[in-house]
Amino acid sequence: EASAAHETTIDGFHLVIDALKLNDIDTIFGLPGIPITDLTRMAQAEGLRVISFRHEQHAGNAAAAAGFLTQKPGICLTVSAPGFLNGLTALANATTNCFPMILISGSSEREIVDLQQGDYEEMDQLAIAKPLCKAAFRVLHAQDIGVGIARAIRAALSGRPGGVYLDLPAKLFAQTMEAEAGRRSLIKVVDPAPRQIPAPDAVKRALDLLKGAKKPLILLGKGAAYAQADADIRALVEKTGIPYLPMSMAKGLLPDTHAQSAAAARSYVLQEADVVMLVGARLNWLLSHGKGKTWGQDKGAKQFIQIDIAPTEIDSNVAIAAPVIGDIGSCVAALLAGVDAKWAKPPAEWTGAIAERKDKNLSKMAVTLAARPSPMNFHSALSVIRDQVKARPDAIVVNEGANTLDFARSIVDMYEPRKRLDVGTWGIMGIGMGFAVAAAVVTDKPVIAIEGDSAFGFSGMEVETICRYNLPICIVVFNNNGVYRGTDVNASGTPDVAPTVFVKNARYDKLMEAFGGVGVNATTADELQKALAEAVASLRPTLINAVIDETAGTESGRITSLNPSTAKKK
Ligand code: TPP
Repeated sequence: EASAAHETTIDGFHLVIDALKLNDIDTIFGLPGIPITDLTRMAQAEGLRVISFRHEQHAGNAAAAAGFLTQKPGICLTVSAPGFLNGLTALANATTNCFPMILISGSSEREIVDLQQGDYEEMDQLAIAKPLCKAAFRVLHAQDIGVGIARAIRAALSGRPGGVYLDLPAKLFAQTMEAEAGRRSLIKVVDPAPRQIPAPDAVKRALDLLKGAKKPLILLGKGAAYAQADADIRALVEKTGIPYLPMSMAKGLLPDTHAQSAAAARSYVLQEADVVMLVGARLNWLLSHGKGKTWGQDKGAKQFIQIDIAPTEIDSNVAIAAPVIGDIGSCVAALLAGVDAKWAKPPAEWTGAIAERKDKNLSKMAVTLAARPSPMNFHSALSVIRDQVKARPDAIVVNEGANTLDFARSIVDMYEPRKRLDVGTWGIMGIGMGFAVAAAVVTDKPVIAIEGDSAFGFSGMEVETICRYNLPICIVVFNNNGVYRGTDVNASGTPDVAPTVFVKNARYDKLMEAFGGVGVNATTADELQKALAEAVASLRPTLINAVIDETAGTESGRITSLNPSTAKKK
């Protein structure tokens, strides 16, 4: 209670803390140092949860994931220049993924930075952050802290959510002002993510197009998951009877085992559909830009309906016949209101053809998953995780890697909304431990992090953070001795191993043991199953080193074709 009523002045430190608390922010993810060390101590003393990381990128990723899960901006707090830059990757990634977060970095003396006189950790952070996030602000005077935090929250949450940078120079924290005036300067943001109601004619246009479709398809993106309009989205899918495909982080909006899921017939429905309704999904590279072979280019033109909060998203890759602009919740509710008892379900020819392919593919997959090869391959290890998630559908899955990502996405069924966090729009490695920490801190649910061995390396030191806060996280490292696989050879004959190969037979489980967590080396599916079940039941920090055949998998997983191959003649 440093800012208690009896004190006559308040400083910058406490104005920042009070402004965050006033806006219901209860957690800070960060890494202390000049000039924000005292801010982390005081924030903790004032009742905020302060989760301290070993590298700012992971604190930033945690903030981003917390933002996605809660619809409140996740806060990442760093020191100046190097700490700021370490956090910036996460801020840019959050912006790309449309996750609301605020990177708050301390900064050096403006007068010295601007004259480039070589201050401690000198850097023009505001200018550097600006092109990489939604908005960037600097506060120079204690009486503007309330406005600064309010603007940051609004920018992060309103419209399409994203990352915001807030620059707080060292001098600001020490400034004082009269306590009562300070309190009055703070702003509790009212309605930070105002609903945006779609225009009725836009809704009608979309419904008309959908009604005329012979082969309709709904595509759910992570924007739909973020919206927390779960019941209406499910009702829209079920009442229209239209088959749907979830993007990876939209898995679980409806259970993956839902009869209308077309995930096991993905290539078929993308090629054949005549009207596709995108719900919070963008036609970026993940959807082959809405054109080409993936979309059955020679099978006649497709028509798109796109529900998005950002009008400028429309026509970004192909023509959109029926844009519906507004927040996902309002748009889906408006569409749902137009789906009455007389709504005709899609032709049985279409749903039947999908079911047929689905059954065939699922039966084939069941055989592959039942096999118990030694050493394990991706399928046998993932079948164990699939069963565990089925038994604990409230657990949160974090997933990164190449093959480990692609196989887990298709094999591990999700049953509840917002239970899957992964590499997102960029396909970025390094989100693993930050996302896992945030998921555990924000939800108190068990977290299963399915990690390629290369992917894990990007944030592996945060196992100490996981142990320090005793978080219910089980990391499963798919250890196949390298990036993609462990079999490459160095063609030059020098003693170095190939660029994609790691130390063979490494024991990642020992890393967890070093900090007091549970480490298990699993060489069979049975060992993996037992260790995973124990971890989820005990809620103790656990790392399972799952030994995977080093020849399993392919270069870059399912996106091998994105590797440039030379046109040079031999
Ligand atoms: N650096 C970043 C920040 N992001 C990336 N996506 C890459 C590099 C390139 N990359 C894609 S997947 C991957 C790398 C380095 C790792 C793949 O290996 P692993 O995690 O072991 O997965 P596996 O294929 O074995 O499942």
